[in-house]
Amino acid sequence: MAIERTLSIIKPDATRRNLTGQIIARFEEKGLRVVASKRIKLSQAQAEGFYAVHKERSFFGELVEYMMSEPVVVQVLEGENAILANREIMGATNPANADEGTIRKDFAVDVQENSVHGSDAPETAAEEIAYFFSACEIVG
Ligand code: DAT
Ligand code: MG
Repeated sequence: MAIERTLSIIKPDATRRNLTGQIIARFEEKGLRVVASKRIKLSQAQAEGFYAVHKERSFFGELVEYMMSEPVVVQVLEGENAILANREIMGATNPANADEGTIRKDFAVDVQENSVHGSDAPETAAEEIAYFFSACEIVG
């Protein structure tokens, strides 16, 4: 198995409800290590750029507004198969479909306010990590 890095975002619904620590604990309990972390408030340009792949979707405008609404915590998680491992810890995009014990099942408000982001593949993980962090900010 390969050691990978993935980009995580603790989203505005979760920072607003003071769930940051509980969410990070889920990553650490499952063997993922936080190797970079910062709390930031996304600009419109940052939010639009991050979710550019979804720009034709009907929910894009609302998604961008939501991501700018409160601070987020962006992190790089490192561990064995970190990309898939994090997706499993997160659960399905829509919390109504998420498995028991996942972050989204336990904390998400709805399909938009779903508490966390995680990269979905090695290529997107590399792009998303570089979107928020320079190499010297990541300490493994
Ligand atoms: P994921 O975050 O699980 O990778 P995605 O990449 O398909 O899901 O979508 C990105 C985000 O867009 C998702 O976390 C919340 C929002 N979103 C997706 N589908 C939506 C929908 N049907 N209605 C509202 N927001 C949606
Ligand atoms: Mg996605």
